[in-house]
Amino acid sequence: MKPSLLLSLFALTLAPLALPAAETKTAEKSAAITRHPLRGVITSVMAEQSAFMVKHEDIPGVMRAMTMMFKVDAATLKAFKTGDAITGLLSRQGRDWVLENVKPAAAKPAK
Ligand SMILES: [Cu+2]
Repeated sequence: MKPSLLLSLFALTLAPLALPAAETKTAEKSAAITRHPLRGVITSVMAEQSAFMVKHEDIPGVMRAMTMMFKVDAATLKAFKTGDAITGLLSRQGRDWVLENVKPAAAKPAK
């Protein structure tokens, strides 16, 4: 897919967030959320916290490579295990770092 088309799709996806209703807490919260693509490996599945410990690569403009905890939804929690390479979208939501749209990633070619 061409980058320009991808950008358009991205803008369309985000458009509903920009609609009025910004008076409610929820809308305010979602409008403030920015998501960034992440690639990493799950180093630990933390079922009690509904979270993964992920060793992630550098995320330009957001944070350097590190191992940290991300909240995930119940379905995601069940679908992955320690050692899985993943991609996802990270965001800061309140006090939590959240990982969404988690998918298996192809292993990185050895250097
Ligand atoms: Cu981090």
